[in-house]
Amino acid sequence: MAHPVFLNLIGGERLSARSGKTVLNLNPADHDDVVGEFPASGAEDVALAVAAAKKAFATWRLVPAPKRAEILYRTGQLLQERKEQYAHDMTREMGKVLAETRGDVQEAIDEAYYVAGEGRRLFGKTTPSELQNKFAMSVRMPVGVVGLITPWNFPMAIPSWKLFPALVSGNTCVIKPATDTPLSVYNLVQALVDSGLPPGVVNIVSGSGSSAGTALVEHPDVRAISFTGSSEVGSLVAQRAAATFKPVSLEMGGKNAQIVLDDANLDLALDGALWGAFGTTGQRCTATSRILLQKGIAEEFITKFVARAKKLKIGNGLDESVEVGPQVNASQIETSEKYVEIALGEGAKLLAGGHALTDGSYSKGTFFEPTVLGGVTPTMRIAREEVFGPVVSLIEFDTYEQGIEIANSIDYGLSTALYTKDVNRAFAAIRDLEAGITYINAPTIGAEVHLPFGGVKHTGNGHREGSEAIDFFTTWKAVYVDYSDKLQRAQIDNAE
Ligand code: UN1
Repeated sequence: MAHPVFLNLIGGERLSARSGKTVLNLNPADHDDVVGEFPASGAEDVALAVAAAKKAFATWRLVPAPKRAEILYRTGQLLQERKEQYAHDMTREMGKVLAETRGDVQEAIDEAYYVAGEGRRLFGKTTPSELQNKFAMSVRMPVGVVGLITPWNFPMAIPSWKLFPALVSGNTCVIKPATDTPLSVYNLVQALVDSGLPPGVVNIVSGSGSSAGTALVEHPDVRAISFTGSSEVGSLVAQRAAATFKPVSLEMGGKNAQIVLDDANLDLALDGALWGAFGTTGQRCTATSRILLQKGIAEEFITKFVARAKKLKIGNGLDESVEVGPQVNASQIETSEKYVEIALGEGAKLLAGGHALTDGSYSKGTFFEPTVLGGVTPTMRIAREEVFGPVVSLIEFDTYEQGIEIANSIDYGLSTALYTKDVNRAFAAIRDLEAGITYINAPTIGAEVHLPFGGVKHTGNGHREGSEAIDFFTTWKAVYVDYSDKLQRAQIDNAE
């Protein structure tokens, strides 16, 4: 069957890449299933999109924020109506199971309704002036044209975290979706367009990070960049953006720990660890990649965890009985394989999985077994570096203090979880875990849209999405209105 061909969206028009080049988007569970053909854009296409966004900014910034927000509200409604179709498309292009792609679309719906409310807030501050008959306030202004570079693991939710706050704030956008999952961004933007978003306010340029992404980061008319992806690429984005002093919001890697104390509800901790490590096939920046076990429960936990990991059903995410879908592409499989090899070389023990699945129905996709590594020590590479696959390390410790120390002993700091019934330890851990997110008696994955999202150390560069995204997509203007009808000199005329 002929596959659909998608074009860039620039100034309301559908355009192919100027070079004419395209890339195929394949289902990672079945490479015979071609999801679509997308433009392989370059600098010329980015330049057109930025020019269209710049033109649209002149009028979009003047649309009252509550009106901008109404478009987002309608978008939420349309996403709700189209949820099943968009989830299905997403499973085909990204691989994660339908229950999870429905969750991904739901996260975009939640974000639409949450940010729509922001249209009637966007609060600034008023403050007294030091002079008589003078009024002082601060107001939020849009930044201008913003560039958004989004990942493949949350193909609709993460684009919505960036697009919606950028739009309600009055910015216009050029978005470059991940090469593996452009369709979900097309679907999201289609819902915006069908809700009345004017042409040029959001422009899509599909293509690789090295061509389209770099051009967007370097374009002088792009005023800010919001990026989610690996720490390696994030560092390049920040360095390139520095040349034109662009603010950059980076959301990057994790090496998230779930700590299980001796007094924990063990079944609950097992459920959490299984979901945190193997949900989304381990391909979340919040995924549990280290399970830190206090000695008293370690043996029992490991036996039960390994047995359950081995039983997980792996397959095509469109099959509702499947629990773990494929990895997104062959290069991710190579990374998982490489890290299993590194771990075994360092002395870790393979307790479950460890291999790509290539036989029978798996032969057409990129599947990797849920993998459990035991006997891991905190200094091994497998305990410190992000894998972004279904590979989890088990590390044992004696005291609560050691558990916290191991959790903190890495370069990343996104999500952490502690399982305990001791409320004192829970609050101490909330204080002491070096991470942007801490869960008590819940897994490391599952952040909600109306709380700050982001991390410390190499996970981010200090910005937060979710509840704080507006801070990145607006710039402050200080306003003074002097109604004294005379020259009043600050710091001089009011001095004793
Ligand atoms: C990510 O993996 O980049 O908290 C985002 C979670 C999801 C978002 C993950 N709501 O696991």
